[in-house]
Amino acid sequence: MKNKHLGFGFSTRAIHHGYDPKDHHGALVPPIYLSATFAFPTAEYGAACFAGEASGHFYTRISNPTLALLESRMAALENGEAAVAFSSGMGAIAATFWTLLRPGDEIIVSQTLYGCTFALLHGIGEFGIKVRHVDLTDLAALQTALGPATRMIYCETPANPTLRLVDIAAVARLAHQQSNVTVVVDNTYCTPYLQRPLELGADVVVHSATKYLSGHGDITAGIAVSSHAIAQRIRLQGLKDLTGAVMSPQDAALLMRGLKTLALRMDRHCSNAQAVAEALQAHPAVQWVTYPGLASFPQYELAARQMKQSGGMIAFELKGGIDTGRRFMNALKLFTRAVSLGDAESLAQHPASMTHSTYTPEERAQHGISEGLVRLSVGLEDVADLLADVQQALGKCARAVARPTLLAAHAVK
Ligand code: 3LM
Repeated sequence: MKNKHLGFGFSTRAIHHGYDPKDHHGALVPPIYLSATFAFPTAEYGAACFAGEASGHFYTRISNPTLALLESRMAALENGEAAVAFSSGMGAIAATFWTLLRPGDEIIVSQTLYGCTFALLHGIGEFGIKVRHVDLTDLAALQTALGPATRMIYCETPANPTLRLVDIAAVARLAHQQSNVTVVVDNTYCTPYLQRPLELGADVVVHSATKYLSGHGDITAGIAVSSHAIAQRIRLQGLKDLTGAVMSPQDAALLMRGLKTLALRMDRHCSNAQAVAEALQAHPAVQWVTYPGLASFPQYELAARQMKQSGGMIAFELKGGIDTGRRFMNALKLFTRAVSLGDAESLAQHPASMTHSTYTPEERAQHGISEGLVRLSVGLEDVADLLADVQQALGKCARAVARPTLLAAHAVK
């Protein structure tokens, strides 16, 4: 029954995979199993569950029917064998690290990462794991960094917030010349609708499902997708014992509701973001704009090859740096000033003082995050309304930037 929908398209799997109403009194929407614990028919069966000799749900921190349905759906969408659900993206990432890394191991990570992932790496560094930040767009640098102690390569592509890409297939090819190296990709920015790292050779995909996957800003959630063997290790060590960061069954139901419209939402996020990026690029107040769908994007060819569309995230800087950036953010009327991303509502935030304030200013400079960078998560509103909001806010910045110049010109006369 579970594999009945495997041959179907992405949205059909997102809506149906792993569930048949006839197994649940005809309920169209999967029931939510709230139970924390599950009855053993016999004492011997309970002992066999704990010994790993019997399958079946016995405690929700380890497994639960609602979570299992979500997990099988996410595995089907990422084209993995199995998935493990978590209460947050950080839960999924931390559990993956704690499961697969030991003191003395080395982890190679890409230049730019979400702020709390960067902070987590500092944390695991204190437990004797060596962290090497490497520019993964430079394969020669990766080859040099790989050594006998390397156990993991970890990246975000596109990276939060710079949108720099990593060529997953090329990195995985190089990594797998050596046994014992696990390639882990944070696929939060793309979702499996736009990019499937496991098909490109990665071993584990992690997500903040708080973002596009759930899509409505009403839960925090995380997912790790991989082979059966790795997922089992992550479940029994990283989830069960080392973090306990289990997703609630109610959140799993909300996440499955979000997945049903993932493809539709991503199409709209992408087309709206393309229009906003083009408007920014054309505006005289803008210093630079980075969006994978612009021909000016430095890795345009890789984006076209690796991602089905360009995503909903934009990074840009205004002339006048963060002072003008703050003026722009404060002038927005429809975009909400908030962290997070992938919601129906368009969001604007300043990474250096918010999501990436876990880096020191020196670290941000080293890792390519400019102090003036403003990040937009382009939502699902009508594109004309979004463009009008961006234009009116930019108009205020253009005047602000122009004013000192005019005054200076006047003074010369
Ligand atoms: C943010 N990001 O606004 P949770 N991986 C990536 C992420 O962007 C995030 C996580 C993992 C943001 C959250 S900042 C306080 C708000 C690429 C989260 C972590 O644990 O579900 O938040 O996921 O960029």
